[in-house]
Formats: sequence, C-alpha cells, structure tokens
Amino acid sequence: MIRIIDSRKEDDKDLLKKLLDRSQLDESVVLQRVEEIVSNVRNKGNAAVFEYTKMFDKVYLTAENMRVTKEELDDAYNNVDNELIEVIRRAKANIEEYHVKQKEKSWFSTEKDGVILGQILRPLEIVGVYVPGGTAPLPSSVLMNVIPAKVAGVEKIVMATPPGKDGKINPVILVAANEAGADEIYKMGGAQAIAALAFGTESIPKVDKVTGPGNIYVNTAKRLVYGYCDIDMFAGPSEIMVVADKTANAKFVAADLLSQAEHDVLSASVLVTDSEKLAYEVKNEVERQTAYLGRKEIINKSIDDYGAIVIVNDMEKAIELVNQIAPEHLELCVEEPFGMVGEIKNAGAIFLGNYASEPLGDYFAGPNHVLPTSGTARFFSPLNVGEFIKKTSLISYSRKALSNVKDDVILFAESEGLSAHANAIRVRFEKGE
Ligand code: HSO
Ligand code: ZN
Repeated sequence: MIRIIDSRKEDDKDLLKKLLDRSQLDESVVLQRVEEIVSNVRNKGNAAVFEYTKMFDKVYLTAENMRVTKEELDDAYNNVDNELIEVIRRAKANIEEYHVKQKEKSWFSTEKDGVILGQILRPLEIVGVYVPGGTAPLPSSVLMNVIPAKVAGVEKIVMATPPGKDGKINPVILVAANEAGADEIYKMGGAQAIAALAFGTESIPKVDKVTGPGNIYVNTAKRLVYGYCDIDMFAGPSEIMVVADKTANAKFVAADLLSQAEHDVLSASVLVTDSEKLAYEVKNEVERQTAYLGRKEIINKSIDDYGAIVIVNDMEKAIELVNQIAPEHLELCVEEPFGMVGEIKNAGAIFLGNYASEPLGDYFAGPNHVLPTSGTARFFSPLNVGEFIKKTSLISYSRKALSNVKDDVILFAESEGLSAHANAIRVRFEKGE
C-alpha cells in the first residue's frame, strides 16, 4: 500500500530521511570475487571468458561461436513481428534526430599577433555496450546506448550480452542492436564481459569506453576497469517523482507512478502534491490499477518500500523537495508546467504536462532514457553524444606572440623550480635565433 506523508505535520529531517532512503548497492560483498574475475580475464583472455560463461550461464563458448553470425541475425528477424520491427525503426528515427542536435563542433579562435587556439573533437574509436540478459531484456536500452555512439561517429560498436541456457540471445535484442548500428555482438555477460571489453581478448577488441546497465557484478567490474577505459554512469533502480496540483488527473498520475514501480522491487515512485483530494484519489487509483497489472508482485513490494504520496503546503515546498531528491524522472502535472521548469535544478529528465507520460520517454520521444539515479542528477547528465567524443586542445603561437609573454612564462616556471621549462622558452630568444 502506498503511504501518504503529510509534510505539513512531519519534521523536515524525518521527511527527507524517508524520501532519500533509496537503495544503495553494497559492492564490497562482491568486490573480491569480481577482482578475481577481472584479473583472470585480463591475464587469460578467451579461456577465462569461456570458463566463467560455462560456470554462470551454463553455455560452452568457443572463439567460433561467441560472436553472433549473420545467419543468427537473419534468424532473429524471422522471429520478431514485423510490426515491432517497424516500431523499433520509428523509435530509432526519433532518438537519432534528438541526438544529432547534441553534436558539438571543433572550434578555432585567432587572437592578435598570431595566436591560434582551438579544440578538436573526435569520436572514440571503439565502444562496448553491455546489455543485461535476465527475465525482461530491454531492447529500448539497446537503442539508447548504441544510437548516441553512432551519432558521435564511433567507428566500431561492440555489444556484449549473456546467452540464455540454449546459447541464444533474445531475438528482439538482436534486431534492436542491428537496427541501431551495432557492428559486432558477443555472447558473454557479467563481470567477465566487462573485463573482456576493457582489456580485449584474442577475439574481443579492446574498447575505449563501456556503457550500459547491469547487476552488482557488472557495476563493480565497470568501477574496476575505469581508467583503463572510460565508463558511463552507474544507473540504479528506476525512479519517478510526480509533482501535481489539483488540475492533474489522478488516473494518469497513478499509472505513471506504477510504470516505474514495475521495473524493480527497489524502484522509487513518489507523488508530491498540494492537493489533499488528489493525494487520496491517486492512492485509490494505485490500488485499483495494480490489481490488473502483470508485474503485481514487484509493484507491490516497490510501492510498499519506496512509494510515497507527499502532501505539501504549496508548490514552493514541492520544488524544494524535487531539488533535494534529484529524481531520475520528474513529471510536472500542473497547470503551468513551463512556469515551474526554471525552478528545477536537479532532475534527469523533466516531463511537462498531462500527456508527457514517462514511458513515452522510455521508448519513443527521442531523449535518452539512460539517466542519473539515486540523487546523482545533482552532477550527472543523461547519456549523450558528448560522452562518446573526446577533445584535444590546440595551441599555435608566432615568435612575436611568444615574445610578448615570455617573461611571464619564465617567471612562472622558475617559481616552480623547473628550470628546463624556463629554458625551453628562453633558448628561443637567444642571440642568433
Ligand atoms: N525507465 C527505464 C528505462 C526503460 N523503461 C526501458 C522501459 N524500458 C530507465 O529508468
Ligand atoms: Zn521504464
């Protein structure tokens, strides 16, 4: 049952404690095990990947069968409804169009006396995208990871996903990967897959960055390989916060809260409203709708543990709570959502009005659904094209330009006791040069 918290009667500290109590994964319990897996894959390559795949996935991999073949891809297309393939293509078009707008350009600036400065942007060469297996694989996440890399201009996108017991990969995952533009797909999962991507093996190319969600083993492995390659953020269980006033539709609000609750027993779904009437209507709707939804057990647990309806005195208080909680998804179901958006400092994605339902963003609107969770929207951004691009600085000075500043540079270098640095500038102005 979803709790109703009346912030007008609660101590602020208690209220925040309740709402901020989001799940934190304790990586320390698996750290040793994952360290061992990562170092074995790093040292033994394929052999270690095969051994762990046999152990965890009960599948016998070889250098020949670990990569998805053209025939397997064709087979996948034969096993997916044409209508779904068309939907994937339309979603892809929207996601691509949105991400193209994120592209930044290299720049150069010419200053006086022959100074040219600039910044060159280049895509990463090889990127690895991890796609978890499990009971509900998410082809939409394949699109959301692969498309920004593709738009950035990454030359080779390598995907890794664990095989089922039959040695196969879910056909919709394969279709989505192929439609999005993944170049190579490997049947491997878990920490061993992350290590294989980060360090390379006889069969797997070493990548510059690993992205994609995963369980605690995958996340711990990503943390361990960071620095050898880049990684994306750590996406935790989904969250939704709805800010609604009396103009909101209780049925819509409840449905959207439940949409994220069905992801995981650890998902958080919170409504904040200044309307007591709406609060009770949403509570009833949550119960009514849950009864006919498929993933009832997950929903009930998630709503019991991390769901809440908070009644506030006014919208100012609602906005204060949003900024403190920094939700992954924020819906503004209020009369003037655009009037409120400027006040929001921390949120992964903001959905405005009664018809921008969260699942629209999960699948179709275009913005990325890989978003910062657990309050990390304070400092992380949604997955974007820029994450697949690196920058190189450019400096060009004429003799005249260097002569203008040489004394400053020499003095600075000498103050650090670095006489070779000072010398590099000085020799250029010695007699005869
Ligand atoms: N809401 C999830 C993404 C997703 N939902 C994929 C459905 N499929 C991210 O928080
Ligand atoms: Zn979702």
